Amino acid sequence: SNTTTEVPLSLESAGVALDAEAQVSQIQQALVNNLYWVQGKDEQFANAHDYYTALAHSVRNQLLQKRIRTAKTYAQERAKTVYYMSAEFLMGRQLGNGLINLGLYDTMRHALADCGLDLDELLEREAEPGLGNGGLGRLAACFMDSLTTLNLPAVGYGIRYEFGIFTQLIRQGHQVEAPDKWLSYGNPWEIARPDYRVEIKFGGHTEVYKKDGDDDYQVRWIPAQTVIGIPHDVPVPGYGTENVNLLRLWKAEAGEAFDLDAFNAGDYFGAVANKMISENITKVLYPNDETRQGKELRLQQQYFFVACSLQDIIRLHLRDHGSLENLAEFAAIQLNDTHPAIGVAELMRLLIDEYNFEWAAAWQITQRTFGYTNHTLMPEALEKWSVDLFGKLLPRHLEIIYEINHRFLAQVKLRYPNDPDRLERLSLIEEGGERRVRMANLACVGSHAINGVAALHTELLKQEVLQDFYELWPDKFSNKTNGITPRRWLLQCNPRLAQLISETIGDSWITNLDDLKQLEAHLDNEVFRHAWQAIKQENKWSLARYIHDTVGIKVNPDSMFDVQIKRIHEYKRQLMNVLHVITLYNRMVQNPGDHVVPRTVIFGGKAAPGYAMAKLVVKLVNAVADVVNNDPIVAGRLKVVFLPNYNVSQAQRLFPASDLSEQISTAGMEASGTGNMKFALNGALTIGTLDGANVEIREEVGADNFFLFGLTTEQVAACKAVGHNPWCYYDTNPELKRTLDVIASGLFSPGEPDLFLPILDSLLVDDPYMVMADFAAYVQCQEHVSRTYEDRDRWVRMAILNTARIGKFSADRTIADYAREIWKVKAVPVAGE
Ligand code: GPK
Repeated sequence: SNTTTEVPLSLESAGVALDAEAQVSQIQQALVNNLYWVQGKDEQFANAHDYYTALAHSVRNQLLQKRIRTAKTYAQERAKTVYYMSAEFLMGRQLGNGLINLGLYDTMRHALADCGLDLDELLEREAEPGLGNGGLGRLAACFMDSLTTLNLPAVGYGIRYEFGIFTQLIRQGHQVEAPDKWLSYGNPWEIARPDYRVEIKFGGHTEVYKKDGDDDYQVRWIPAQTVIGIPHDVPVPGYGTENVNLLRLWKAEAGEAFDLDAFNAGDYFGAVANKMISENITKVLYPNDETRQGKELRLQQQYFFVACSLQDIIRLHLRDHGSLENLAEFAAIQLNDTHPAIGVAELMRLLIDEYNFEWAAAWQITQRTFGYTNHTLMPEALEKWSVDLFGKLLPRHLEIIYEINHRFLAQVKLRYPNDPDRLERLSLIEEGGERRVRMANLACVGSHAINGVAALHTELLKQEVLQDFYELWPDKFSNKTNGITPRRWLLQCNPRLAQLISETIGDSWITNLDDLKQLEAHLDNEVFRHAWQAIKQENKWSLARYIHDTVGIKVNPDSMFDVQIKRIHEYKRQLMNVLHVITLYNRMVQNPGDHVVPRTVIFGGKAAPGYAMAKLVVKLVNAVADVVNNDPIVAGRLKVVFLPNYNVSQAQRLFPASDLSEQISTAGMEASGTGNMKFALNGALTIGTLDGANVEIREEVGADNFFLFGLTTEQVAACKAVGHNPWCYYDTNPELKRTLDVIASGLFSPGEPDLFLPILDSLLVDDPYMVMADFAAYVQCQEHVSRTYEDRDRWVRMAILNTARIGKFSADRTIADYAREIWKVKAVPVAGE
C-alpha cells in the first residue's frame, strides 16, 4: 500500500464533485494517512479506537476548513455575535453529529464497510464529553447546534473540565462515583490555542492611584496570584450549512511570573506545587444540579472562565471595531443561569479600571450587552456568595458590586420612597446573618433582558422569585420556551424513524420542525402506521439487547417501555414512580390471576454525591428491581431496570425505544424540562403534571394525546397554605398504605430493616413534594395509560400525533426567538467554496 505518500490529511470538501467511488477511495486514503501520519500507526496494528481517532481527525479537518472561512466572513461583515456563557456544555459525542451535519454519514458508512469497518462500532469508541450535569448543560449544547444551523455568528464560552460529570457505578444497589477520565486517550475535537492565552488575577487588594497626566483618581487591583487561561476550541457544525461556530473552553494553567520568586528563592518544589493549585481551577465539574456549592473553588471557576471570555471578546471587538464604545452593538452576551453573572462586575471593572470609562457610560454598555436566563424556581438553587469569601477572592469586584448596589438602591428609593422591605429584597447584598452577594440580583440589574425557559416558569418568576424586579422593569422580562435540536434527537438517534418520516413528507422537517405537521395527513394510512409501529418495535429490541448487555436483565420487548430518565431529585419524584411499581407488584401478589398490561419500567439518572435522599431513591429502585424481577409470581409481566451512568449517549438509545415518558414533577417546580420534548419527538406518550414545558407540550399535541394527572401549581400552594397532612392519604388509601407498609416491612432491604426509613419519614412527616397528595391520581392515570396501550392502534395514532405536533420545541425556534427579541443578531451565511 502507498501509506507513506504525503498527501493532505483532509477529505476533499465540496468543490469538484467526485463520483461516489472516487469519494469512497479518497476517504479510505485519508484514514490511512491519518493513522500513519497523525497517530504513527500501521494499518496492521490499528485497533477500533485508532480508526475512530483517524476518522475524527478527518472530520475535524473539514470542519476547520469551514471554520476558517466562517471566521473570515464574520469579520468582513462586521457581524454582531452572540457569546453564550455557560459553566456547562453537555455536547455528547461529536463524530456521528459531525458526519451528519457535513452530509457524509452514509458515504462514510459505505467507505468503512468497504474496508471491513463498522461505523457504529467506531462511533462507540468516542469518550462522552460530560461537561455538564443535566438539562442546563444539554440546553447549551442544543443551542450551539441551532445557532450554527441558523448561520448566526456565535461563540460558546465555558470551562474545559479535566474531569466531567462522575461515572455512576452501582454496587449492591447503591450509587458509587468514579472519576470521569474522558481525556485519557486525547480529544481529537479540540485545538489548544496558547497564542490566545489570557492572564487572570485572584485575591490581593486594591489601591487608589493617579494616572499620569490625569487629575482623577483611579483604582487598581494588586492580585495575590495570577493564573493563565488557555482556550481550547471545538468546532461546532450546523446542519446543511457552510458555517462553523466555535465552542471555546478555558483550561487553567500556572502563570509564569508568580513562581519566579519561589524559583529564585530556591524553592523549586514549592513553585511547582503552586502550579498545581492554579491548575485545580479547571480540574473537575461540580456534580450538583440545582443546589449551590458555596465552595471557594467553584467561585474561582466561575470568575476564571468569565474573565477569560470577556478578555477574548474585548480583544476580538477591538480588532474589528477599534473602540469599546460600541461593544453592545456588536456583542450580545447571554448568561446561562447565574453561574457567569460575575461577568457583570468584571465588564464594569475592565471598562472603568482598564479602559478608563466613566461609570455611567460603562454601566450603559454593560446593561445593553448582557442578557440573563433563569433556569429554576427552587430557592436552594439561587446562588449567593459569602461577602467574606467574595472579598478575599475578588476584592475589586466586591467594591464594584457595592457601587452598583448603592446607585441601584438610590434609584429604587426614588420610586418606592417608603418601602424598606422592598429595598432589602432587591439589594444585591443579603443582610442578616452572614452577608452574601445575591448573584440573581446582580444578573437582573446588569442585564437588559431577563427570561424564563417555559411559559409557566416565566409567569412564576414574575409572580414569585423575581417579582420585585418584574415590578421595577416589566419590559425586561420575556419567555423563551426551551427547545431541542432535531438533528441529534431524531435524525441521529432514531435513523429508522427519521427515514420513514422523510420518505413520507420529505426532509424539510430537519431544519423546519413544524413541517412534521404534514404527518397528520397520513394518520389514516394503515401501511404508514404499521411501519411506524415496526420501527418502535425494532428500537425496543435493540434497547432490550443493550439492557441485557449492561445489567444482565432480560426484558420483554413487547411490554410497554415506561421510562424516567433525568437527574435524581426529590422534586422530579422518581419516588412516586417507584411507589407505583410497588403497587403494581402488590396487586400481582394479591391477585396473581388478574389480567395486567406488561410493563418494563426503566430508570436512569445520577444523584449528586452529597444528596443522601436522592441516593437512597437509587438504592430503592435497585432493591425493588431485585425483588420484582426475581419473583415467579410476576411471570415477566413487570420488570424494573436501573440503567447505570445515564448520559447523552445512553439517552440517544433510550428516547427512540420509549413508549411512555414520565414527566411527573410537583407542579411549579420543573422550570421547563427538555427530555419531555425528546420523548414526544420520538413518538412516546407523556404521563405528566401541569409543570414546566409539559403545559405547552399538552397544548400542542392536544389534551387527548397526553396523560394528565395531579395537582396544579395553585392547588399545591393552596394545599400547603392550609397545612398538608400526608397521614390522611396513608389512612384513607389502602393501596398506598400497603405500599408504604411493604417498604417498612423490610422486604426490599433484607438485613437492614431501617434502610428506607428516611424515605418513609419524608413522605409521612412533611411530604414537601406532594407525593402522597398526587399518588392516587397518578396510579389512576397509569391505569388509563395501560388500557390505552392495549388498544395498540389507538396508541400508535396518539404517538404519531405527538411527533407531528411537537415542532414548536425545536431549538431552532427558541434560538430564532432569542436572536430576534433579545440579541438582535442576524444570520451571516458563509458562501460555499
Ligand atoms: C436548572 F437551575 C438549574 C440547574 O442548576 N440545572 C438544570 O439542569 C434545568 N436546570 C431545569 O431543571 C430544567 O427544567 C430545564 O429544562 C433546564 O435547566 C434547561 O432550562
